[in-house]
Amino acid sequence: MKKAQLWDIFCRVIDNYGDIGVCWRLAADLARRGELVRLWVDDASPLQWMAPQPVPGVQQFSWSQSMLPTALPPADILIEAFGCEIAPEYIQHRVNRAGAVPPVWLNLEYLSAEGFVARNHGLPSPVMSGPGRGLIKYFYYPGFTAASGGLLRETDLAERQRAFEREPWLRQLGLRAPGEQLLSMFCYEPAALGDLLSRLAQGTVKTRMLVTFGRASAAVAGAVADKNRAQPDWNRAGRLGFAYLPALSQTDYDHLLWACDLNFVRGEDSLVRAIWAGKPLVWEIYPQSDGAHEVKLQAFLDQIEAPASLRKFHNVWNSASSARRAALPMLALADWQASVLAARKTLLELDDLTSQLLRFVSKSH
Ligand code: TRH
Repeated sequence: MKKAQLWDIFCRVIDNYGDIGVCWRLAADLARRGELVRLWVDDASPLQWMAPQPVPGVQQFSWSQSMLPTALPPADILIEAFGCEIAPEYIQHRVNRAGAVPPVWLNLEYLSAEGFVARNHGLPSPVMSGPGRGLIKYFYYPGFTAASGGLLRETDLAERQRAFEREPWLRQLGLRAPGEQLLSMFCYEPAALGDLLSRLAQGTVKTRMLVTFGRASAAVAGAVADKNRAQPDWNRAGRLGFAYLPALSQTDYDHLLWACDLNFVRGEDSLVRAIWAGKPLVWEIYPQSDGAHEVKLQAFLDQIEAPASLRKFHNVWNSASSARRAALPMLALADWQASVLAARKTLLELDDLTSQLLRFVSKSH
């Protein structure tokens, strides 16, 4: 049997949950495939709700521990997630370990469908200064094509999805709504949120919006309060209902995406999970001050060959200003789902990120 390799994954939580969400998923996926993982994180608090069950093979450490000389065995592979820069003290300690072979050192990058991913994936970058001088760091880019590092997808995902029973899952959350369409809402503060509420309240089918905790709940509750003030009868027929959810584990967040008829997601990790769910999706991309997110969004829409109605919807959903914003187009769920399912089918033919990463590492040793 192949000996388990030891991985050190470093993660800094900047804001929101994408960074730690991806690092945890990767750590757990590696461990389930027989590897040993130490996850070094500066704020482990989101893991209490995101990953309440420990996974054998994954150990958590605080970032500050990585700055102390440690008696722990040296890792074979170092992953610096999203350019977080491993503490020099750790590197110093690692290179000084007598008899230890140099580690494979990877910088795990953000997910994108842009062309630079294929050009940069796997490139080596010699470390020119600091205690790691002389080592090589490799850039590892997740992505949507065979020329990228792939997407995280656990080996048992399809089986779990097939075995999922929607009604009992909804019932245990107190959500039983026959005849209603279900929509999950994970968002920042989209300017078009109020318009979406009006659109759904005027719809021909009843909708229940399942609102995720935190920023999304605050944004929806705020938009509802604004509408109640400005136009008290906006939802007179009661066609739109709400359920405000607690923080779910990653496993239950997947269940939520599988249970709904339409998923609004944000950040790259929920986007990928929504693709695997195979339901119509709308992505609110994390906005960057230089506008780089707009190019990234269009690249994704190109990647999934989004129909015109889905492109238009995304452009309005992601536009920051309510003054310049066009009206939200109609929801065209059947067309949107067809494009997600086609993209998903193509992506399922590619190797998942963890399988590719294991191969990459074995070639780089
Ligand atoms: O939290 P995010 O908005 O993270 C973002 C992005 O990663 C973005 O790239 C980054 O630059 C920015 O933060 C700072 O969205 P994302 O990536 O979808 O991550 C959310 C994680 O939270 C994902 O792993 C799913 C998980 N989750 C749960 O486990 N339970 C829940 O109830 C919810 C709503 C989410």
